[in-house]
Amino acid sequence: MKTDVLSTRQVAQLLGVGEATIKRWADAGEIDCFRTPGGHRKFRLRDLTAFVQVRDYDVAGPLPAPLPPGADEAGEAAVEHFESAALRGDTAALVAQLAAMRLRGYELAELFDEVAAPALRRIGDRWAGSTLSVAEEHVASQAVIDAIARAQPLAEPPGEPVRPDRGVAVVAAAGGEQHDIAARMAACLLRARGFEVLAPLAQTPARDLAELLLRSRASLVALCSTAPADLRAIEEQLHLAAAAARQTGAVLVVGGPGMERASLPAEARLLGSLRELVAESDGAGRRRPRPEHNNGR
Ligand code: B12
Repeated sequence: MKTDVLSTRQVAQLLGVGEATIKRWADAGEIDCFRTPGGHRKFRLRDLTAFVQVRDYDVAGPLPAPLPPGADEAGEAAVEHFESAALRGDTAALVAQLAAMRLRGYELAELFDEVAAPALRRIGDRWAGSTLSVAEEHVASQAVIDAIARAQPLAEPPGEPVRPDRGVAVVAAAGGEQHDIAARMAACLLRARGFEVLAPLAQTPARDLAELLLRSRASLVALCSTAPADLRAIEEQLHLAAAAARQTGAVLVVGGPGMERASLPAEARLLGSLRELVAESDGAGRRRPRPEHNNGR
């Protein structure tokens, strides 16, 4: 499923109604759509989420009503559903699940925190317990990486297209580790909040990262650590990043299990979730004024 543009059939499936109903709503202007040269209706995901919010529409798709997970069985089912799609390498199923849950009103950050990350943790536990091979774990993590890329439109607030006017956000995994999925999730969410995201991700030398912050005049820096390979390397990276952030006036946020063990510079804010990142990012960055319309031509 291509995520940003949906067919009538896909929209009908996601909303749990018949195709004829969708066509009627589209023709009445209730859901925005456009037509292909062949005359087929196509729907942008953001128009669909706007429709769901405005109409307070109760989506009745094929998935069980999920979240908050952990506590209840429905949440657990959502995590298991995600885990098994990842293990099948089924990116389309992962994106479809995120889209269906997003249309029920969950924020993408919440889905990353409460569905995708727990599913990956379960996969990691099964790998550590030798019930999954390295190859199976690689298939799953690659499917999740692909799904994050395709889920970009799901991160965007409904309505207006996002204007990249908040300045540059730099997102990386700290200290030589290879785990970069949290950083990819953070990049996706920040892009949707109007940041121009530079994401060198994993294994960026500390000095190179600091230089990038200075050169790009970053307004936000997010550093992640899923499992610290080397605490000293993380701390060095944090130290240099904090010095660069001081110069550019950037907000420095860090998160992930590894960061909880590192000694942090005073300016670094340790956040516990991607939902917190979204909230924190709203106060960061500079809004550039809209360009004036040139009516004199
Ligand atoms: C996928 C995976 C890999 C992939 C990574 C692919 C990739 N491109 O990232 C590969 C195969 C490369 C890999 C390699 C290794 N892995 Co690995 N891996 C995992 C696995 C299954 C998932 C990791 C993941 O992406 N989790 C999902 C992310 C989103 O979770 P998260 O980082 O916690 O992030 C959430 C929050 O913490 C928070 N957050 C995180 N960062 C930030 C930052 C900010 C700013 C904010 C606001 C929030 C925030 O938000 C996120 C969403 O809620 C985990 C299992 C697990 N428990 O996580 C093992 C795991 C992390 N790996 C492990 C190990 C041992 C390894 C290897 C050492 C294996 C080896 N012998 O080679 C290497 C490490 C190499 C290295 N130097 O880094 C162990 C680590 C044990 C430990 N605690 O030290 C784990 C826990 C598996 C296990 N159960 O034993 N791994």
